[in-house]
Amino acid sequence: MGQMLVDGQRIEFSDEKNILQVIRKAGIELPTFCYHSELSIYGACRMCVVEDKWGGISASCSTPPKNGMEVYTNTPKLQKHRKMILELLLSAHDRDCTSCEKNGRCKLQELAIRFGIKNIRFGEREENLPIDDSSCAIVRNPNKCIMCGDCVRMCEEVQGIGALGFAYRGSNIQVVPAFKKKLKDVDCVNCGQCRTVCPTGALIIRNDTAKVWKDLNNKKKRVVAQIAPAVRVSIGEEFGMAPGEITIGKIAAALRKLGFDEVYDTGIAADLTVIEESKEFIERLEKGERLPLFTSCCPGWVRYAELKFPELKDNISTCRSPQQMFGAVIKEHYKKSDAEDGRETISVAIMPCTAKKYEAGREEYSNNGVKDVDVVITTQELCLMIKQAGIMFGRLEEEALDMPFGLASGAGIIFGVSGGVSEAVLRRCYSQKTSSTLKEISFVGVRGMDGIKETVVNINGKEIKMAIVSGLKNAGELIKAIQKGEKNYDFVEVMACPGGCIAGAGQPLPSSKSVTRQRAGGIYKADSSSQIKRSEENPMVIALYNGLLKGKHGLLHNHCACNSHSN
Ligand code: HC1
Ligand code: SF4
Repeated sequence: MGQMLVDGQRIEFSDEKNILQVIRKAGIELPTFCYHSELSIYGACRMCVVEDKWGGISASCSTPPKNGMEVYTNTPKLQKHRKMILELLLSAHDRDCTSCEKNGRCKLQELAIRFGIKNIRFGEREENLPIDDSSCAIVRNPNKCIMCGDCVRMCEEVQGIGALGFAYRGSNIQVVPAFKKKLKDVDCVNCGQCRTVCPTGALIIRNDTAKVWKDLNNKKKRVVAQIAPAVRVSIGEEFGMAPGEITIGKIAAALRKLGFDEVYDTGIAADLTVIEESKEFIERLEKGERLPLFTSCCPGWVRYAELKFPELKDNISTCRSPQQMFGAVIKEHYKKSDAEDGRETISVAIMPCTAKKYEAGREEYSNNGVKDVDVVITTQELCLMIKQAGIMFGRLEEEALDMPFGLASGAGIIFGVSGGVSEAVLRRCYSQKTSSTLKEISFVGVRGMDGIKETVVNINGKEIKMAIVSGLKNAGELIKAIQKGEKNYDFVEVMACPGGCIAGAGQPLPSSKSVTRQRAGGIYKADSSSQIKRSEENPMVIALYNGLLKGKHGLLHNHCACNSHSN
């Protein structure tokens, strides 16, 4: 505990790690490009500098607070210093702001306006570097990079991957994928987390909306949408609503206005996942083999495991992700009527996640060149389409989803938050089906935003050890501890993005822990208000098992060692 003076105002501090945090406590928003509380301190952008009483300048993000300190945040010297940095950055930056995806949300643009930069005293960049659009999820434009290193630290420190790094020296310094390769040729798992911290348009989501517009305008196509659980609690943020507000009815209305023929819920496929994965889990427990069972619904995690821990292949659930189960089921459902009507069904997935684009393109999810999921667009891309069509989202009357795939149980919806898959599986596995059991399950330690959660539950007389991980670095550390014999689990849920899909890289920005928490609140509220809480009680799921899926459980699985799911 101590005190310091910020622009003459006495501010107390206790566990603040740097004076930037103390200054924010004083209600002053210091500019910064490279400070993120969840990443290590880099101190490179020098925008957050402060002046001490002797005229010395230091970066506030890398200076710890000391009792009796006295700093000034907006002196003429600091104003000049910040303008100079901005001018230097702008001189090396390409200037096609009006056509940039980040126009209006770019930190460099925001600070240039805030500091009144009109003339740039230094020359323009001489040549443009090639844009890397090799990845199916992320586009990298080095001409817009300001070398803050946020993406490099995110990829290394939170995701434990290190697909990006600095190369070259001096004025030629660049952020590039490892070994200066293209993004698609390095160990990138397409999680997009680098893009959530990029302050400019240097890293953006691949925009697939043109494909969707084309299909929507083609009468011969039946365009069917599936909406992921996490989209309903975040999309409103782009239209002035609070994070966590549940907008599934408005999304349905917007999609119909855009021209979608059918509007469905990915949550019903999450219900299928719960049933299939629980069955698989119980079978493995009984046989005592291929444990722990790792979940398979997050494609960033699956790719990470394939690249870093290929030996875990048989431990990962054979279940397809809900997105891919839905895609396979929908193509099967319309197969006959498409042939009769001479139409083609196009399945569009609306996801909070950039890695879902990669997942839909995986070889195993195409049959004779026909993909189960034709296009994946993120929450952000859907917002763009809604804006392009001039739809006033906030004013839309809520509409119901279509049947038979528009009904998800609460268990299916909580997939959108870290711990949700585990909670849904527990609801399925507990033989007691009372409402007090539901409450009990929610308190066993599956909920909350911690990156690693552990719990021991008693399922029908048997003790089960579970771990729930989000953030791939956490996953890597947990796996190493399991392999060394320091940890032992029966079931491990992994989500690549910290907090789960609600914090996916395709969600509206800016993201922060408090936004993620509010979105999680929305997901749990949607669960509380849903009449059906357990996957196996969803009548649409029961109808699917008695109809379309009869003898076709193979549609729901990848490679399978048990042979019981074949067609
Ligand atoms: Fe997710 Fe999933 S929860 S992976 O985060 O299992 O993207 O929302 O749709 O597939 O249901 C994402 C979310 C999503 C799948 C489900
Ligand atoms: Fe790293 Fe994920 Fe970005 Fe790929 S998408 S570079 S894995 S943070």
